[in-house]
Amino acid sequence: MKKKCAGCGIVLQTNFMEKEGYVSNLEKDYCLACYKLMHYGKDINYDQTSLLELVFRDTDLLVYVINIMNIDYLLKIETKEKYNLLIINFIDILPASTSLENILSNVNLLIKRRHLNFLKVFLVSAGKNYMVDELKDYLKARNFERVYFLGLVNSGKTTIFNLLTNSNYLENPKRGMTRNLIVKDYEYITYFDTIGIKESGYIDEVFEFNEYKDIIPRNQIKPTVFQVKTGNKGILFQDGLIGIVTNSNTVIYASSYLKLNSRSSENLEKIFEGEEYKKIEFVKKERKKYQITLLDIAIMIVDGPFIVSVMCKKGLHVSLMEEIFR
Ligand SMILES: Nc1nc2c(ncn2[C@@H]2O[C@H](COP(=O)(O)OP(=O)(O)OP(=O)(O)O)[C@@H](O)[C@H]2O)c(=O)[nH]1
Ligand SMILES: [Mg+2]
Repeated sequence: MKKKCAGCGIVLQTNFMEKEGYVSNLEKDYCLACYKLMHYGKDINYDQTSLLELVFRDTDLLVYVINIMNIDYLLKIETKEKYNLLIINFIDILPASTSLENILSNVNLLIKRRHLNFLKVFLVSAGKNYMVDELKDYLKARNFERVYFLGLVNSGKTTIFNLLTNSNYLENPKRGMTRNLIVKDYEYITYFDTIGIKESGYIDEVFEFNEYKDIIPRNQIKPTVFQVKTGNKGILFQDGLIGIVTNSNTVIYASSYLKLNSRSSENLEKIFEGEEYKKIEFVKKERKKYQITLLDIAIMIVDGPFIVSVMCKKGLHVSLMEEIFR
């Protein structure tokens, strides 16, 4: 059998240094890319691994793992198989005041509205090992034989897989860390960790790993509150990554390393003028809270009624949904 990297699961090879899976000799356990990431925090960026065509059996359990910052992915997800489970991970990064009960009921409402077929929803922090034992007990009690972890890159699939199977594959904020299907039999269940799905318009399209690794939220978030009494408030994100103009109170959930600065709306319009930028206007008339997801790095909660303009490079991911964190 071909030897695979103990970090990302890619098949190891000794022929091409510039290609993925390279090792100078097959005694080594980690490919060159994982070795550099582990020891120097440096990323070697290969083309995206093509997603494997997975063929499921009727009795398989598909576990969809969503990072709470990408909760808008629930608007997109489809559950085509019979047994599906939803894990909302990274719960630890929410401010302590957040009501998990509310999140759960809002998520369940959304699932119902979208006719998604989930047996159960788990709010989990794989990082802090919260609710992982409950998940394990559930999987055992239901006698699933084969369990797949699926979801976007950086949702914590490998971290959960490692906890459940007592494994040590690399968990890392690098988008696309896992580069092959990883399989392990553990306590009568076969677990599969999969290659993360890359959505277009996320932060790794704009920045290199060493620039984005700190601005993606990984620690508990201290939301930034922008009060708007009259008129508009302009906010510039990370020196020109995103510009926001809002006429209503806004709370931003983001890493404390993400730079947020107040700017006039005229000034923002100037920064984001030109062919390469887009401006999306969200208008809501109800007295209700909404959340706008900005790439995969920030969520802004806005009190309705509002008019909010989002300016950023074309192609970047921006979406609106009813507030989940309420
Ligand atoms: N704060 C926090 N960090 C987490 C949590 N779960 C995972 N992480 C961290 O997030 C990063 C990504 O986790 P992975 O398990 O590698 O994510 P993945 O879904 O396997 O990512 P890909 O392999 O790229 O698809 C790692 O640095 C983990 O340590 C969590 O619940 N809370
Ligand atoms: Mg992974």
